[in-house]
Amino acid sequence: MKLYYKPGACSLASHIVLHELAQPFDIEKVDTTTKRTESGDDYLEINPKGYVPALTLDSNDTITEGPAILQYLADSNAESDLIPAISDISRSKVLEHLTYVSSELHKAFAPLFKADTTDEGKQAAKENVAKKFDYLEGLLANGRKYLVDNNFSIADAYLFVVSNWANFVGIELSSWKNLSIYVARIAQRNSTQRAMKVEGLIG
Ligand SMILES: N[C@@H](CCC(=O)N[C@@H](CS)C(=O)NCC(=O)O)C(=O)O
Repeated sequence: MKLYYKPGACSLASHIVLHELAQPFDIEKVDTTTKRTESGDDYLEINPKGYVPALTLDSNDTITEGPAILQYLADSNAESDLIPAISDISRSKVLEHLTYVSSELHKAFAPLFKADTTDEGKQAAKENVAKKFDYLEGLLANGRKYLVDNNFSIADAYLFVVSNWANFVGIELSSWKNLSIYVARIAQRNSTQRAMKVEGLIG
């Protein structure tokens, strides 16, 4: 299987999870501006939506949308314990957090990465991100190491990636103590270190 990614983008969550699995995989960088892959393929033929991530399986099927890719990887590698079984309430909690990161936190960051966002728009986006961070700070206040059952899940991989964007858009993550400790913890996982190294984000 092959993951299409952009360094540091939300595709990093899928990349981290791939490194959690005992499965061979390839990756290919995408220029989301020109819509070309590193080897020169037309990315729109792989994912007509034009954004990363996309995961092409050995069967040639392609899955898009980060949360769907994360669930596929976790479910098809159940021994990796990255998502609880169907009908386990903990699975619903993992999906609850995954959805929050996708539809609330990720979305809140979006204006901060757009070239045409005004200064006022950026300020409003930062305030919106801060509200989401406040919620997460409260959630982590009970000292939990991971979002659900003190067990690393696909929701942690995604929350790590999106929270870490704070460091690139002028939001002081250390203002949220519990969240910054949580982000630092996940940054230290082997899978995270390996994925970030391959993407050229750390030395
Ligand atoms: N709904 C999509 C959003 C993916 C997304 O926002 N991808 C961004 C990087 S984090 C991207 O590729 N942006 C470039 C573009 O849209 O041209 C998902 O969850 O996978």
